[in-house]
Amino acid sequence: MDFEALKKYSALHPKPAGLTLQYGTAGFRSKAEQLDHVMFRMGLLAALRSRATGSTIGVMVTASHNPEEDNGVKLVDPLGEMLHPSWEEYATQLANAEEQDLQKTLTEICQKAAVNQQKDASVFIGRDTRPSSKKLSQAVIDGVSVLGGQYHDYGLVTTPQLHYVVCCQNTRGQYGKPTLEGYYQKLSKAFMELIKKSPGSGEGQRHLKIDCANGIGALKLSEMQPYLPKEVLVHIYNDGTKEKLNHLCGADFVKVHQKPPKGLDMKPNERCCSFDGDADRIVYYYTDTAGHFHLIDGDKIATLISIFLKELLAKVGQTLKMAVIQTAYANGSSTRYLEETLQVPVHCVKTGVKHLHHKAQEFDVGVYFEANGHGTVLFSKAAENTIRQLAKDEKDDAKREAAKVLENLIDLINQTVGDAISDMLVIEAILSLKGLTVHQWDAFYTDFPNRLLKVQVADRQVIDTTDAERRAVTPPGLQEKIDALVKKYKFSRAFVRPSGTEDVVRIYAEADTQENADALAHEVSLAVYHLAGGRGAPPQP
Ligand code: G16
Repeated sequence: MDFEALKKYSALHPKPAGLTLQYGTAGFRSKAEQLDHVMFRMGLLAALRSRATGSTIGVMVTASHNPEEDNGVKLVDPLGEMLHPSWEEYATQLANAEEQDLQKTLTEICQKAAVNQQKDASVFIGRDTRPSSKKLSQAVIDGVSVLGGQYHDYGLVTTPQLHYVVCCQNTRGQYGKPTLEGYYQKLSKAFMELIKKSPGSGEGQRHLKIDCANGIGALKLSEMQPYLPKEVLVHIYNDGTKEKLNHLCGADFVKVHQKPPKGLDMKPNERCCSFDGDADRIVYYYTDTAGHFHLIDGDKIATLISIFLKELLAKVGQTLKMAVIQTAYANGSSTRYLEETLQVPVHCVKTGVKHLHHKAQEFDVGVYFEANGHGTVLFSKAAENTIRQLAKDEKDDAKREAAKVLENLIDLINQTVGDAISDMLVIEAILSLKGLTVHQWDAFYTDFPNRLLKVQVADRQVIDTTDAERRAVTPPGLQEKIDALVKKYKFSRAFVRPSGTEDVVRIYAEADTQENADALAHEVSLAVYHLAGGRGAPPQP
């Protein structure tokens, strides 16, 4: 390691003395102006991780659903997964080391993680459309370069596209070509094969209105449009030319507020969807003829995909183990429907796709979705091989056809991480193949009324949770208070947890009516405010 060069470059990306940042749900996230040194150091870390794994590592500059002023970084491991938890600790040490300790910290990480410094290092870099992202990605490049690593700057890409190209590179093309063109070609080919078989194929166009959160999704979707069949017309709204990223729009806004985004004109029963700021989440929605808004969130997306997969797996006659992975935010009605009606096992894990992804890997077919619309499907290597074999060799026509549909689904799904573009195409293909309207899809089950709230506290780390975040361990008395409040309402539950992406505590409540869910969420937010050191004025109903 050239320590002189390191010192010189690090001085160009100085750490504000005393500033400490936590590695959150999906990496570091903060106000953009606090992140230059973090980006430089994540460039250093990515180079070390690349040497330790002998693979290409990805660094995505994005703060996804957060306001435009924020930024952040997501690190991508060799097969496109999120950074391994064992390295999150190194990332935190490196991000928070004071300037004079940087060299020592790097040396310690190299020792602990047995990094062979003679090896080549390769890093793929991408960024979202935030005004701060270009400069911050240059800081990442400086970090990689000063340690002698090679980099490829993909520039503006969605987060899932970066995950995809990293996986393609490290599987030596087995997963696809590590280019955006390769991504568009692979997905559009699989999509076309799928919809060819739909009953209404050739009978006019399918329209879908997409709110792109004024973010990168708009750019990349427009780029992909020429690859998509003419029967599918996607209409892009909130493309970032007029309004601010995520402002009153995007998947997070629609999910939290349970109302349509600004800037999208909805006609009754029209299928619409929203991406988030880096296009790794998607939610669907529509208004009915009476003007009521209906949200179709990640839980219902997981249900639609599970129904379809279950039918296909039954047709191919394979006993592949399938499960759905959710978090505490999953609507109780969805869990009940999946377990009791569909008879699919459901597992609950902590918030964060890294946790869901990890759990999903235990099954032949693991469907994972957070209620906020972040999710995908994983197929084990063995399951994938079996399906591809059947699609090629199976003598029974019905079985072979079902296997072919599964094979195309495998190619359409971005198995590296949740991907709004890929998920949207999967959903559109399933709706088309099953001849389902958005209304029929919504009618699978009725969500229990629910409410999501945020409360600001002086230090959100005072809240510690257990049982997949469903119970608070600290501060003392908080869980007892929540238990007492929950008892006041029928069919109710509630939990609180510190966000890992925003400086807030999140509150979730469900109850028999919307009024009761709202009242319960409000009462719990007051309990958090009083027992966990609330900041500013107490929450108002
Ligand atoms: C990230 C994570 C998601 C998580 C979300 C909210 O999403 O990737 O898994 O659900 O943050 O996390 P928290 O409740 O801890 O703030 P994104 O789309 O913002 O990257």
